[in-house]
Formats: sequence, C-alpha cells, structure tokens
Amino acid sequence: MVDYDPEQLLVQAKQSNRVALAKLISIVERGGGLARELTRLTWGQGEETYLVGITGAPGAGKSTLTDRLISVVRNRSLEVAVLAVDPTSPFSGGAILGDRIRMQDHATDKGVYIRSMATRGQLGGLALAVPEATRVLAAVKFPYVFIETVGVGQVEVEIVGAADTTAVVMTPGWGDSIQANKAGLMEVADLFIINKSDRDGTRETRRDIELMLEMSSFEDWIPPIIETVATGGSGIEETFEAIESHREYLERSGVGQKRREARILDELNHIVQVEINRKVDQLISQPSFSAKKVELINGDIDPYSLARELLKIEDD
Ligand SMILES: Nc1nc2c(ncn2[C@@H]2O[C@H](COP(=O)(O)OP(=O)(O)OP(=O)(O)O)[C@@H](O)[C@H]2O)c(=O)[nH]1
Ligand SMILES: [Mg+2]
Repeated sequence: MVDYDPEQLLVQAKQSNRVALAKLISIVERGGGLARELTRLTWGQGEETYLVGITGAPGAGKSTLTDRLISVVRNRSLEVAVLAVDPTSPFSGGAILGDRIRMQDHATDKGVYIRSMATRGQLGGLALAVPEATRVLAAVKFPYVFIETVGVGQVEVEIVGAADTTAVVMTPGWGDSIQANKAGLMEVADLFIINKSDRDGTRETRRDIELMLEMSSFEDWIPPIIETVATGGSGIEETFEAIESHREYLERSGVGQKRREARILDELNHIVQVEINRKVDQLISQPSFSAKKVELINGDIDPYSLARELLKIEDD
C-alpha cells in the first residue's frame, strides 16, 4: 500500500507530481479512513488559494467559460485547478467527457490541473468530498481553484456556496432565472453571468435578474451582471475582474473571514451529523435491538423511551 500513503503522496503532489495528486483526489472520492487522514494532513494549509464556484443550468456554457477563465489566469502566469463536479450522475459519464474535450486547449499545460469528481457512494457525499478535494488542491498551492457544478438543487447550492466567489451562469430566455431563484442560487450568487449573450433575450434576462436583486437585501456588495459569449471570448476579462473585485471586497470588509469561519462550522456540523447517522445505524443493527423491537411492537415500551435508552440520554 506504499502507493496509497497519503502523507507520501502529498509530499509528491507538492512537488508537482500530478499522478500523486490524482491519487489523492481518488482517496477523497472513496472516503473512509484514508480520506480522514488526508484531511488531518491538509487542514489549515493553503490559505492563499482562492476558490471560485461556477454554477448554472445544464449546457449554460460553464465549461466553455471556465476554459476561458483558465486562459486569463495562465496569462498572469499563475497555476489553476478545476474541479468539475456532477452531482446528478454517480458515473463518469458524458458530461465529464465533454468537459475534457472542451478544456482540451489546456490538456498539455502543466500549470493547469482538471479533475472531474463523481458522487462517492457513502454518507456525506459530494458536499463533504468537494471541500476535502479543494483542501488538497490548496495544500498543493494552486492560487486558483475553479469548482464547476451543475446548479439544479440543494446539494449543488451547498457545493458552490463553499467557494469564496460564486458565479451563477444564466442564458437568455425565460426560465433560467426562475429556476435559479427556486434552487436558492440567488442567495449564493456573488456575480451573475449571462452567457450566450449573442442570442436573443439577453436584455430580458438582465431585467429578470435585476428585478430579483431588487427584492433581495444586500450589505455592501451588489452582485454585478456580466454579459459573456464564452465561445467567442467576450466578457471574459470583465468576469475575471469582477471576481477580483469581489475578492478585494471580501478582504476589505472582513466578510471573507466570516464566511470562512461559517464554512468550517458548517463542515463540522455536517461531519457530526454523518457520524451520528453512522452511530445510529450501528445501534439498530445490534442483536439486542431486535428484542427491544419486539417490546416496542408489543406495547411494552414506548418509542421515546426506547430511543433515549438506545442513545443513553438521561431525562431532562
Ligand atoms: N451561442 C453560444 N453558444 C455557447 C456559448 N458558450 C457555450 N456555448 C455552447 O453551449 C454548449 C454547452 O457548453 P458547455 O460549456 O459544455 O456548457 P456547460 O454548462 O459546461 O454544460 P454541462 O457541464 O453539461 O452542464 C456547447 O455547445 C458550447 O459550444 C456562447 O456564449 N454562445
Ligand atoms: Mg460542463
């Protein structure tokens, strides 16, 4: 198992060994004891890494846009990693293959690391795996990590919500903004991108977003709305500048620090819940529980008393 010693792999990954890095992300995907050890090793490292979440409906142009943003970062001679997360599919399916093709310009660039992540088939899932993976990338000292995820539900919101700056990608035409609103994306968006703005309906979509923003309350940062054509490359510099302005705002206002702390506590909360669920599963699979179940069904004990007995909770 020399191959899978997280400590050794981390040392190698820090020396730009991409095979070692890939193995580390696989450890995260699989979860369990090695992943826990890896978290212990990476915790508190890589404070300098900036996390950018990019979300939006399927096909909105997230990967094309990410590909363009990679070029902007590379033009500044900085390294960048991309995590393409697909919460809707437990398999490495078509979307991931598509990402590889769309980001192929950077396939031979050693300063770019692109990795897809699929659901790990265990408690906690992606909501826990993504921050763990980003910590690995941060420990390896990528200045930027982009997290691309298809934003259609709560888990996705949770995933992008863990970024420093979250960009929500929409497209012209009605529907996207309503969908985003329903999914709770309006609350996590730090900037809005109307991609495919070469198409009709851009102005209407902008108005929809503005209307929704008017109904929300903000402190000092009002999410800007940027029109892009990812395929043609327009609006990309502006997008990157908006990310940088938001970053400055987070630092200046102290909001960034507050968010980081909230993120850590959220993660702890999540882990505690996962561990408790695991504990409950263990408890109810004990042989002694079978006898108790019979008592419960026969009316000899009530469910509250049994639950408290199982969990060893004293009367309050
Ligand atoms: N007309 C137009 N097409 C675009 C633009 N940006 C992307 N596309 C096209 O839209 C399609 C989807 O682009 P992707 O970048 O794969 O979109 P995605 O959001 O990553 O898709 P999923 O990851 O599958 O959700 C591709 O055929 C792109 O070429 C744009 O600005 N204008
Ligand atoms: Mg994509």
